[in-house]
Amino acid sequence: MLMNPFLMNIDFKSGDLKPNDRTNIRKLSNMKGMFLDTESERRILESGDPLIYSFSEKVLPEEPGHLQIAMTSINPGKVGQEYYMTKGHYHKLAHTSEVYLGLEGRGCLLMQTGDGIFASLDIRPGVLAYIPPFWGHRMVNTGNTPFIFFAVYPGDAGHNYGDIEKTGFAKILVERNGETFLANNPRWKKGSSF
Ligand code: S6P
Ligand code: ZN
Repeated sequence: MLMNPFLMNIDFKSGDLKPNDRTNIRKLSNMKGMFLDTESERRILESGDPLIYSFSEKVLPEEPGHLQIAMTSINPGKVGQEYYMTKGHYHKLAHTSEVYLGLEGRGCLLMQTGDGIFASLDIRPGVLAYIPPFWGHRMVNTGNTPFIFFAVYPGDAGHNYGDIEKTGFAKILVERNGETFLANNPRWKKGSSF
């Protein structure tokens, strides 16, 4: 069936994508066990359930030839020493790629392959990252303001969260004594997603 061309509006400052079909909310309780410091996680959850990130999507056909588009906003904050971040995922079709474009705030893109190759890229407004096939990807907010970015990826890519939920990424982004750095994740084990 022929689809009609359409326009959408992006508010770079707030991250609003309009009109969108779906806004997904990820609170700390939706990410249990994903931050290394589970004691800090428990303490935070005793007094509330902070919003870590939200992302809005236009629902498009999950078919080859189409693209999916999304806007994400990650709040500033930390669980223990670890910065707020997205869950992160591989694509179900692992051989599909993705583009992230930084719009507001500052962050870092963590990537890794199923056999343990790790990479990270600093993202700022106007910086575009190309995530090639087979790389799992997670965004981290390393600033003091919301970190907002645009994503576009193949229509049929799908998402595989399971492997990341089990072991996380090989490295985590932490702040210690005012310094931001990548630390080894003691919980990480080599995945087997493809
Ligand atoms: C989808 C794309 C983004 C993320 C969003 C939330 O392929 O990478 O739209 O879905 O940033 O992250 P996550 O890891 O919870 O899907
Ligand atoms: Zn993706």
